[in-house]
Amino acid sequence: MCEAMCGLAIEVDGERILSIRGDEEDVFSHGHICPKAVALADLHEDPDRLRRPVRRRGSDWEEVGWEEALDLVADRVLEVQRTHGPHSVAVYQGNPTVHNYGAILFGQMLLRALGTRSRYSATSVDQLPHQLAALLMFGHQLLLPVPDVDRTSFLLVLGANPLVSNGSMMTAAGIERRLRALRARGGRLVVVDPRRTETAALADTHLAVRPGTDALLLLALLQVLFAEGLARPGRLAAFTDGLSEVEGLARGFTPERVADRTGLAAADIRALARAFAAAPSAAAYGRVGLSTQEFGGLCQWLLVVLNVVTGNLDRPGGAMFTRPAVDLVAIADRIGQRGHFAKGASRVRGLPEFGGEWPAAVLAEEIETPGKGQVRALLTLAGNPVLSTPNGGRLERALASLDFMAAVDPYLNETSRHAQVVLPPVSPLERDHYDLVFHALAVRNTAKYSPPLFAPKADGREDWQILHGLAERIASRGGRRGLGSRLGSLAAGRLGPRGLLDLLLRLGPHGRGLRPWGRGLSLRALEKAPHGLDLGELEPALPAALRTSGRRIALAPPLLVADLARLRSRLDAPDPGGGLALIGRRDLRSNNSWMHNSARLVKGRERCTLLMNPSDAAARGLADGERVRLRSRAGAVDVTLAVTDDMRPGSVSLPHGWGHHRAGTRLSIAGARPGESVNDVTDELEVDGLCGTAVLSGVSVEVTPAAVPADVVR
Ligand SMILES: Nc1nc2c(c(=O)[nH]1)N[C@H]1C(S)=C(S)[C@@H](COP(=O)(O)OP(=O)(O)OC[C@H]3O[C@@H](n4cnc5c(=O)[nH]c(N)nc54)[C@H](O)[C@@H]3O)O[C@H]1N2
Ligand SMILES: Nc1nc2c(c(=O)[nH]1)N[C@H]1C(S)=C(S)[C@@H](COP(=O)(O)OP(=O)(O)OC[C@H]3O[C@@H](n4cnc5c(=O)[nH]c(N)nc54)[C@H](O)[C@@H]3O)O[C@H]1N2
Ligand SMILES: [Mo]
Repeated sequence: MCEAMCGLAIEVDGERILSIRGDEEDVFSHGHICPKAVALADLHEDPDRLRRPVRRRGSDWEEVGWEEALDLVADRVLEVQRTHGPHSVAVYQGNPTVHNYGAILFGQMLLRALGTRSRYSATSVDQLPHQLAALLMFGHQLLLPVPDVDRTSFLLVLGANPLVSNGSMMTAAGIERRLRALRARGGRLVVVDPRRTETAALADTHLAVRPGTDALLLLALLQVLFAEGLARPGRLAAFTDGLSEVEGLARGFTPERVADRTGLAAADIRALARAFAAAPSAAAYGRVGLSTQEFGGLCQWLLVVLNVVTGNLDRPGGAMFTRPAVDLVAIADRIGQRGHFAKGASRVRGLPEFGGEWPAAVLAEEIETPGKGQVRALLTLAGNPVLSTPNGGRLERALASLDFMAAVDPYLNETSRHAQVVLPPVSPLERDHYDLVFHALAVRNTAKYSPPLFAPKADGREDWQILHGLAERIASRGGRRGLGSRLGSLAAGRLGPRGLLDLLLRLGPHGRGLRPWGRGLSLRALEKAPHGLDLGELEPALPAALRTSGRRIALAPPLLVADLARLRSRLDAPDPGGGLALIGRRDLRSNNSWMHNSARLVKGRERCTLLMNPSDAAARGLADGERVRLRSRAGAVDVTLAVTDDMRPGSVSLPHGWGHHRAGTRLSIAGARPGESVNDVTDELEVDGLCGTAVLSGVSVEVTPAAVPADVVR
C-alpha cells in the first residue's frame, strides 16, 4: 500500500496478529517502517471492511454470493453497452491498483473485455506529467529516472515531501536516514516548497516558492547555467538533440525577470544554479506538488532538462534508470504500450487523452452531458474519486445520475456508496505480494516476493479473481472476443498472477529464462529469499535504454516547447497578486483517503486543518483555532485554522483524503473524525492546459470566518 516497500516481520498466533515490525533483514528497507505498516492489523481486522459482495436494496445493502454479484455486474454493464455503445461504460482505476500486481495484470484484461475508451485513473491527479516528459523525451512513458539519493552530492527537491510521503517515484525506504546520510557526507539538500515541510526543515536551504510558479524557477536556473557557461552535459551530448534550442528558450527567463512572480530572490536562484552545477553529482527531483499545477507538464520536462544539461542524467549520484527484475518498459514495448498523447480529445471539453485515458477532471461532465458517448455506467477499481479528484461534490452528483455503478473496493465509502454492487477483495494480508511497479522506481535494484500471511476466508476473492471473473463474463456474454484472446484469457486465468509473475521474472533482465534449472531469477528463487534479493546499485543505461528513434534524448520536444507560449503570456500579464493560493498536504498517518478507519492512525489532535501564515490571518482578522470557511469557484468547506509561519504568505494548505461525514458509508472510525474534503474546493475546470492534469496546487481561494454564509454556487 506504500511506495517505500518496507519489509515487514509479522508475528502471528493462528489467526491473531501479535505484532508488526520492520524486517531488520530486508535487503532494501533494513528494518524501517512507519505507522501505516502497523495499521495493516487494523485493516485486516476492521469489522467495517466488507467480507462479501453487497448489493443495494433501496437505501440499504444486502450481502449476495460471488456468482450472483459478478453476474449482476456483467449483465448490467453489457446492457448499458448494448443500449448506449461500448464507451458508455467508464472505468476509474485508483492508486492501490499499482500496489497489487494481480490487479494490474487482470485489470488490463477487464479493460480489454470492456472495449471502452472511457478510461480514467488517478494518473491525471498525480504523475501524468512525469510520464509525458518520459514519453516525449525518451520515447517511452515508463522510462522514469529516479534520483540516486544514496550516492548524490546534491539533491534538489521541488514539490515533494518524502519525509512524510516516504518517497514517491523514488522508492527509498527509510528516506530520512538516507537524507541525513547525504548531509553527513557533505552533500546538500535544497527544498523548494511553499511550506516549510518536514523535509524542508531537514534541508540546508528551503526556498518558499509561490505555488504554481516552478516552471519559471526552472527556466531561470537553466538561463543561468547557459549564460554562465555552466551547461556541461558531458557524455550525454553525444546522443542529445535540442541543447542549443533549449538554451535559446531559456534566454529571456533571467532570475531577475522571474523573481517577483516566483517570490524568490534573484540572488538565491542564481546561487542555486551555480551550486547545482558545481556539485560533483546532483539530482533534481519533483513530485506531486510539481506535477499537479497549472504548468506541471512544463515543470517535469524542465526538471529533466536541468539534469541533462548538468550531465547528471544517467550517472551515479544523478537521476538514473533502474534495472528491475520485471522489466515494465520491455513488457509495455511488447504489448505496444510505449504510450501516446493527444491522439484524441475528450468529448465535452476537448482535453487530450494520455495513454488511452481521459483526465479525471472531465469525468463528471462526461457523465452529465447528453449525447453520443455519454457515460452511463461506471466501474471503480480501487479508487475513491469523490475524495481524490477535483470538485468531488460535482462528481458525487453525477454519480447519483448513472444508470449503473459498481465498485471493486473493500469499503463502503464516499465513492462506493453510490454503487449498486460492491465487490470487496480480501485483505492485503490474505494475498501474496510482488511490487511490479515500485521495484522499477527504487533507488536500488532489489526483488522480493511475499506469500500470503493468512489463507483467504472460504468466501474471499482476490482482486485478480474479481477482475478476471468480470472480464470472462463480459467477454463471453458480450460475444466481443476472438478465439486468440479467449485462449489468452483462459491461459492467464489458469496461470493466475503467480504463474504470470514467474514468467515475467524468468524473462526479465535477471531471469533464468524458461529452463527449469540454472542461475537467475524465478518465482522459486524469490520464495527462497523471504527478505528479498539484492540485484545491485543503479547503473548507467543510456543511450541503449532510450526508445526514441535513433536512441537520442529529445531535449526540446515540440509539444512542450509550444506550451512555453502559455507560460510566457502568463508572465507578461499583470501579476494577479493579493489572493490566496491553496496547496495540499500529506501526513505520515494518512494514506490518501482510505486509511482513516484505523483508530491508531486517526487518534490525537485534528490533522485536517487549514494552515495559514500569521500575516494572512491578521489581514483577515482570523485567529488560530478558529473555524473558517475556505471557498473557491467550485465549492466551500468549513475547517479549523492553524496559524503558522511554516506557510509562505499568500498560500494556505489543507490535506486531501478527508471528508468522511457523508451519509450511507460504513466507516465508523473515520466517520467519527471526518474532516473535510479539500477536493470539494479544488476546481475541475482548473487543469494544466497542456495535458489536462488537475491543478491541485495553486487553486485560488478565499478564507473568511465560518459564520459568513456561503454564497457559492454549489
Ligand atoms: N487535493 C488533492 N487531491 C489529490 C491528491 C493531492 O495531493 N491533493 N493526491 C492525488 C494522488 S497522488 C492520488 S494517487 C489520488 C488517489 O486517488 P484514488 O486512488 O482515487 O483514491 P484513494 O484514496 O487512494 O482510494 C483508494 C480506494 O481503493 C480502496 N482500496 C484499498 N486497497 C485496495 C485493494 O487492495 N483493492 C481494491 N480493490 N481496493 C482497494 C480503498 O478502500 C479506496 O476506496 O488522489 C489524488 N488526489
Ligand atoms: N503518509 C502518506 N504517504 C503517502 C501518501 C499519503 O497520502 N500519505 N500518498 C502516496 C501517494 S499516492 C503519492 S503520489 C505520494 C506523493 O508524494 P509527495 O509528492 O512527496 O507528497 P506531498 O506531501 O503531496 O508533497 C507535495 C509537496 O508539494 C508542495 N507543493 C504544493 N504546491 C507546490 C508548488 O506549486 N510548488 C512546489 N515546489 N511545491 C508545492 C506541498 O507543500 C508538498 O509539500 O505520497 C505517497 N505516500
Ligand atoms: Mo499518488
